[in-house]
Amino acid sequence: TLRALIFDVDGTLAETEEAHRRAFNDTFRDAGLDWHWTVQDYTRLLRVTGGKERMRAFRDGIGRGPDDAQIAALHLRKTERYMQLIAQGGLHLRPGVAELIAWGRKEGLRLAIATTTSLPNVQALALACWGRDAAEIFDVIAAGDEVAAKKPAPDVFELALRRLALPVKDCLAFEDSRNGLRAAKAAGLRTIVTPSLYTAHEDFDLADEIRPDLGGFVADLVHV
Ligand code: XBP
Ligand code: MG
Repeated sequence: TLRALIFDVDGTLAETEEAHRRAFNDTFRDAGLDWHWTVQDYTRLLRVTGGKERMRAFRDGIGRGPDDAQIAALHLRKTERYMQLIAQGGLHLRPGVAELIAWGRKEGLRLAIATTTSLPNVQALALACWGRDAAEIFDVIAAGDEVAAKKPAPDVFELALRRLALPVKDCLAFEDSRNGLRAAKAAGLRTIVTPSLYTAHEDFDLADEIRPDLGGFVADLVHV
């Protein structure tokens, strides 16, 4: 029996990575740092999950730049900038997401988030896309900085599962990236992948199902 749905946020609920990239670049510019990440740079940089981890990896790659404490401070400003950009509107849930979540709620399924990003960013997205608090939409939210190891490690999915207190076989995960898919599979979850703008080229061999998006997914679930 299906009792819970566990969603990734970035790329799965909405195409958020361009807002993340812009928030990083605005933060670098405002801090007087001569860093700028193009779409091409960012595609490669997304292999490292987590904003702080991504900045550290970039610094180590070029061999100079802010120390870890300065990166942590920059990342706080990046989060503020990201929240501002999301609050401006213009971001939409991907096809089928709103429908699936409303259906899950109606059917009494538990709804969860397992994300690499931080809690304030989930909150900003919920307010922008549903006009409601994230805690009103999701029963469980497990976020990046709550766990020791980010995706592709299973930690954040395991945390979501512990908070759901349900057997893994009764849960279904939704991801858009190979790192996220590896994390969900390592946690033992059945996983549906809907590739996104930045992950379309990735290998999703491990997926239980790959769909272009979640449009029509509820109808398919109900008919099986
Ligand atoms: C998304 C990410 C995040 C965002 C930035 O991965 O890797 O790092 O790009 O978020 P996933 P923060 O969708 O697999 O969870 O800057 O808040 O870390
Ligand atoms: Mg994602």
